[in-house]
Amino acid sequence: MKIKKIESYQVRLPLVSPFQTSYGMLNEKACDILVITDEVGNQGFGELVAFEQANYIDETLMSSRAIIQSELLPLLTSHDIGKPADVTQVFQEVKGNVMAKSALETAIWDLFAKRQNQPLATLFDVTKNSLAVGVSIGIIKNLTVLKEQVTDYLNQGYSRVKLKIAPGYDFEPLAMLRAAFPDLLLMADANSAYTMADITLLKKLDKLNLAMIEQPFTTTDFVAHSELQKMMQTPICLDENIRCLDDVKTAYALGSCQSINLKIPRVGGIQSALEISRFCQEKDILVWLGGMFESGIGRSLNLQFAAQACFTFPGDISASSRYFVEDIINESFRIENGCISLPQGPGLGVSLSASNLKKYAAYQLLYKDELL
Ligand code: OSB
Ligand code: MG
Repeated sequence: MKIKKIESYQVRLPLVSPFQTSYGMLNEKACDILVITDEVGNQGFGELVAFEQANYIDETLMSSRAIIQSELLPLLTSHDIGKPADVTQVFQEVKGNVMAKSALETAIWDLFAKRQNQPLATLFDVTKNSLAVGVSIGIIKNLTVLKEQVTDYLNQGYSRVKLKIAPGYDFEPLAMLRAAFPDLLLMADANSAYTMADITLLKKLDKLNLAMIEQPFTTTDFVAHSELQKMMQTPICLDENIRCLDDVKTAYALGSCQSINLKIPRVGGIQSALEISRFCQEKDILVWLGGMFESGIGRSLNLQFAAQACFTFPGDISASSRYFVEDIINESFRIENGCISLPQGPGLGVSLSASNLKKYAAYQLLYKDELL
């Protein structure tokens, strides 16, 4: 395929309500939507999901933009790309920067599917056309409000609840939810806020029949997670630690976790995510699809990827209305009878809303081939 043009929409979407985690408060989500146009006018969309601050992982929106401009775009536009896996190959010489790579790589996958006039999901081992999903809930200090919020989400059809925890906000809200909803598929996400000094508290969480505890310790520590997993019944799930297949192999070798929260952008794109999901299946690690407040572009990608047979645990793929007042796509993802349906059109199956882009985004032309 030939690349004629690469454009970027720098988007800022207001959230329906502020979202608090152990590392900070989010009021609006910034992201870039990359649009890659081929020689016949097909357009592939990729979302750059990196955060503005380096408080989730080290990569940021600014650092990703810089590496896209200085290294990834020149590589992408100077090589022949026949299939999406070629992008992974071409980007290999750039170390790390997984979210920057993913933004471009996923746009090429979308473009590739559109050139074949096929939904993206047909390029994966997809068996479902709608899926049960979970919701991730930020820190809500008032437990009455928290309980009402969970009740509301369950009524909407979410089949799994993840609560963000942090030191001082952990056992009590989780125990309250467990008492109020004895059969709820409930889990906790610490976003690396604890240390081995908190071991007594963490062990206490074993009483609550949680589906898993996500990322209790720092983002690079496989050893502490392994020690904790040996002391706990509850499965440990790794999120921030996992940036590539090698990280999963390390976690497996050390016994650092029983589950992986797989996010396509956090592992450098679809090719890497496919390899990781295959490895997890082989090794009996429970792999499920996470989220990072994606706009409709990243949300469609997550839905299509999570429709594969190996994803049995409900992902962090909520309805559009759970996060955003308005989105930048024309379609919206709704929960009906407890499930969200996959879009059916070619590629990601969603279209950009010109009017909402005007309202919420700034435009930048990143590359143009004057000969095409
Ligand atoms: O740790 O899984 C996380 C959002 C942004 C960054 C990290 C995380 C999250 C969430 C929300 O938990 C997931 C979602 O619903 O998009
Ligand atoms: Mg997490």
